[in-house]
Amino acid sequence: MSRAMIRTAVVCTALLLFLLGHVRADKRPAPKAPKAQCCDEVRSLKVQMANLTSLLEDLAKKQETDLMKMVRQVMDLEKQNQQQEARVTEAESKYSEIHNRVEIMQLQAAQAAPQSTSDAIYDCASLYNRNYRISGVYKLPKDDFLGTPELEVYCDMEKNGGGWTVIQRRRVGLISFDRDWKQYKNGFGSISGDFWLGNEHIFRLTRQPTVLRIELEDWVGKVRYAQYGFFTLSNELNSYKLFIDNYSGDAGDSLRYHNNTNFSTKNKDNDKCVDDCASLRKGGYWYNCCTDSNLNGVFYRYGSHTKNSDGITWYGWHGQNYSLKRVEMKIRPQNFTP
Ligand SMILES: *[C@@H]1O[C@H](CO)[C@@H](O)[C@H](O)[C@H]1NC(C)=O
Ligand SMILES: *[C@@H]1O[C@H](CO)[C@@H](O)[C@H](O)[C@H]1NC(C)=O
Ligand SMILES: *[C@@H]1O[C@H](CO)[C@@H](O)[C@H](O)[C@H]1NC(C)=O
Ligand SMILES: *[C@@H]1O[C@H](CO)[C@@H](O)[C@H](O)[C@H]1NC(C)=O
Ligand SMILES: *[C@@H]1O[C@H](CO)[C@@H](O)[C@H](O)[C@H]1NC(C)=O
Ligand SMILES: [Ca+2]
Repeated sequence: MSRAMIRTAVVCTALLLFLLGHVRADKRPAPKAPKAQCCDEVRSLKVQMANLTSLLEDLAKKQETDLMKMVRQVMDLEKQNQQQEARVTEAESKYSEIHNRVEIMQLQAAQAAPQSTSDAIYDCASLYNRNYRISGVYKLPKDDFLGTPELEVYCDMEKNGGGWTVIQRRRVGLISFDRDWKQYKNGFGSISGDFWLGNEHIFRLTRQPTVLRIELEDWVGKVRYAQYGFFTLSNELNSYKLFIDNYSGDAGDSLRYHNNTNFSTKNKDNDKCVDDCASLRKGGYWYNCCTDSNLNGVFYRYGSHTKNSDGITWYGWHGQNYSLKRVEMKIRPQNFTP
């Protein structure tokens, strides 16, 4: 649009200068030309000007319709893109289902051949058992046998007996958790800061019986926890549905309400609610409806931490509108012995 306008302006200015120059040039060498001749010339120039102006208007109109055509084409392309992306997502989830079946078969095969599993490094607990006792970032090796990629994890090797693989953390508050399905699937954020490890990784890590421990801190420095003796996710085809059992702790059982629900993100409303909780609460989570807990909500700093219902909430401790200062979710195999 602006380019067409500039071009029009330039052409217009050039024409005006040309015409003005024409009038002056005619006038100067013959200053005593008869008045009638002069006026005729001016009149004819005026007509020409009018003609040129209408020409320019036509040109502008044509350019405008060209632009409209282009906009329409771009919109069509975008639509095609979206359709393609939907197809890719569908193909991906089909692929991951097939992949899962193969993996489960491989896992069963691996369990039948104990020498290959006892050596394997699955998680932070395996590292702990190999005498890694310092908390920090570790790389879980790629496993050709299971077809799992190399994965960077944060291992808590010191607190609550160690051997914990951290799957989520909120502490700094700079990274947005208002992300889409793909980002929640693959993980996002910074492994030593705030992050979501990724539903696909959490799903893999919880195929062996797993314990989940949620640690919470409020804005006066008090700390509480909720532990689930059993925690697992189903695969992507089943929307990473949550299963928890055997609560213990002092923070309250505020995940129970979301037991047996699919994961939802702002672009996939899988909740059991008329509302779209992931959009309303600004984070992906296993929403039943939008209450009780959301550990992936907005990080509100001190002062605004009690005024919003879309914060990092755990109803059982501070109610619906209190946004916590720090959260950590970590997992460990049930059979782990420190
Ligand atoms: C405008 O100019 C074109 C080409 O010089 C001419 O054919 C046409 O008759 C003119 N129209 C008017 C209204 O002067
Ligand atoms: C919950 O704990 C009970 C008692 O220890 C145990 O029998 C049960 O298997 C546990 N549930 C799960 C799903 O692990
Ligand atoms: C949960 O996900 C599964 C498969 O992705 C789907 O069949 C089911 O309808 C979903 N449940 C809800 C409540 O959205
Ligand atoms: C979650 O649902 C399962 C059934 O799918 C049930 O066995 C389990 O006890 C439930 N957990 C809690 C904490 O209610
Ligand atoms: C929580 O905040 C919402 C607005 O975000 C408000 O409507 C509601 O009354 C508040 N609830 C409590 C218990 O303070
Ligand atoms: Ca809904």
